Amino acid sequence: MQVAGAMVGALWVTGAAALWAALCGRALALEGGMLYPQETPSRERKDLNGLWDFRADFSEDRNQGFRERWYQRPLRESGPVLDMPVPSSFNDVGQDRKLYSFIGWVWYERQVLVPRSWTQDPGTRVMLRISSAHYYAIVWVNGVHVTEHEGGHLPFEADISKLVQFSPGELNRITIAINNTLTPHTLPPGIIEHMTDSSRYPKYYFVQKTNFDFFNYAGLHRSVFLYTTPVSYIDDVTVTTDVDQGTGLVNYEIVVKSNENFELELLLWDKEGRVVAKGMGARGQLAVPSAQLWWPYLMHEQPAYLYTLEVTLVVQTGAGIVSDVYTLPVGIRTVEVVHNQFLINGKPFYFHGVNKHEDADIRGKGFDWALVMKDFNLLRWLGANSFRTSHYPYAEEVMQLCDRYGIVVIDECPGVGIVLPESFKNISLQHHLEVMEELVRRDKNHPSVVMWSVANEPVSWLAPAAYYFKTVIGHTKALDPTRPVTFVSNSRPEVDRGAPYVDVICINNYYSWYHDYGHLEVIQLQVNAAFENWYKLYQKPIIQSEYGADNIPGFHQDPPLMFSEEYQKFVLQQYHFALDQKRKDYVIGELIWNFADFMTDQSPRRVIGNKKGIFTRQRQPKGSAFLLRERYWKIANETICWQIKLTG
Ligand code: BDP
Repeated sequence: MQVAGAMVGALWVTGAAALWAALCGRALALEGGMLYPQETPSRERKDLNGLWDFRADFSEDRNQGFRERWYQRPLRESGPVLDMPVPSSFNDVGQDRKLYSFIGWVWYERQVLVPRSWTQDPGTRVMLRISSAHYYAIVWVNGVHVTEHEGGHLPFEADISKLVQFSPGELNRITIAINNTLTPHTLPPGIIEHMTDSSRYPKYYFVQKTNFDFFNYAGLHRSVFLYTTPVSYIDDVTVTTDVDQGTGLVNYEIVVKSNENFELELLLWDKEGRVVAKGMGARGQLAVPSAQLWWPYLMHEQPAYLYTLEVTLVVQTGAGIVSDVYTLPVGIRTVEVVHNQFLINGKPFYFHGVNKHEDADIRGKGFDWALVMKDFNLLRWLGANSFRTSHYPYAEEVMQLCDRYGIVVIDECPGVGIVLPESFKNISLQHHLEVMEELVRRDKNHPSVVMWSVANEPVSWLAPAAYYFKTVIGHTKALDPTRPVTFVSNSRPEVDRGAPYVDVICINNYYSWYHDYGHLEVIQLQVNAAFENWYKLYQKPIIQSEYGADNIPGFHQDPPLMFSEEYQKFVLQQYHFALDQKRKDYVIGELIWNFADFMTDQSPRRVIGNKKGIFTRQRQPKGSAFLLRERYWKIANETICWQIKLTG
């Protein structure tokens, strides 16, 4: 009876076990960098976005693809395939209800011609990079297994030079099998429930249960790239910054691969194209007199100033001189938590922003430039200076725009829905540490990232949570000593076992929504009490990291009733009264839940998704958006460090 579901789990475990075996015995940090692929004088890039062949394995055990080795020949020879856009979730593109809620392996395939210059030159290294495949992925090129990856939101890559150079001029077949099954040890965790009562469910029936409130969209959510580097190449660049009496300090560390006899030259350019500092070697410090600092949006008249660091590697090989060039935007800024304050460049920063989701009609979690730009335009219209990447890392291109526009980010890993005691076991903990390594490796150089969040609303009151969060937070701080670390709690201060380890207390609550629903009059009192209790116990700055209420667009009711626009606004206003009493003291931020309506699993509590957005899922403003806009611009005007008049 349990075969089908068990096999879904088993297949996943096979892959994870293989990966785990490979990872064990490895040193603390991940091997290799994960620099964003870019075109430079020494590097080329080709994106593989567009239509891919796609087939979901609907077999009962979801194992047909492996039994029949679909990776060994063109996918369409295995049976019927669909045209599937990449990037996109596969769930909402078609009309098939079974595919919408499919759990198990799906197969993607794309034939690609690799430029002759890439395959003829043995000095060229050809990389395949997958920016996000949710959740577990196995990759083959021309039928040869090249890599596997666990985790749906972070990039991974494989060196495929040998494979593509073996058959120059021919089409290369890239096959990616992806499994969206979530288990108690994945991040986010989930559970497969097998329904064995044959009077109620068909044979082999199983469902995916999760404890998070967003739809488990799956597929190739972000770009797939091919890119080149020389065989001796710049593998990683790490930059941290400091300021000493107006002089900007840029500390750098470069990792070079495949050759030990090399020279490195660094140039730091300002926006006007002037070289403002020079360096040599793999590690050092650049000094920028009278540096223009990277300031958040609305905190300075010239926010988000970015320098460009150009790293040039020169290697003497038998075949002559080879060089590799990589450039990185660098924002010079400092971040510090001091007493009750969150300081950016030594000035108190107040987070007035949002929580987001990567979510939209049709594409699900698929990356889309038009959508991303609309969101950034709305953020700036709103006067938001920050967001949290609830509840998983967002696309790299989004992080780049945050750097560019000065939107401050609390960068959250997919530690959401950790509610089973099982998810505190060592196997989960090890994976959580790995995910933090991957996240820090990817996002460490973004000036916009000012804090890491390792989880959202875990059962942090259970005994094992103490060791678990001490370890994850400690590990994250070891990976990046320059940024504060937090997790987002919905528990009570006196029972929270993780709070002692965070730098900033982040709390979520939904007064008069999930508790005392309908009783708007209790909000202020309860918000105040929560702040005071948390502060009394920990003496740490606090962010109201979520609050809100659902509003179904078009519903009006006055006096306010739940789900009406008036109710949503009233809830927000009550919170604002309480926030205003504390924000001059130890409350250092407020992030509305949520920026926009988003899709969730079906449940009697959800009316085609979560409606706590201040914008609809189509990004149209609800009444609350105007309320928040007025508030955010007002706060910005009060907290600005420079004497400029902001206009909304
Ligand atoms: C919070 C969760 C968030 C939910 C929200 C809600 O952190 O993911 O979407 O509640 O229920 O507890 O709207």
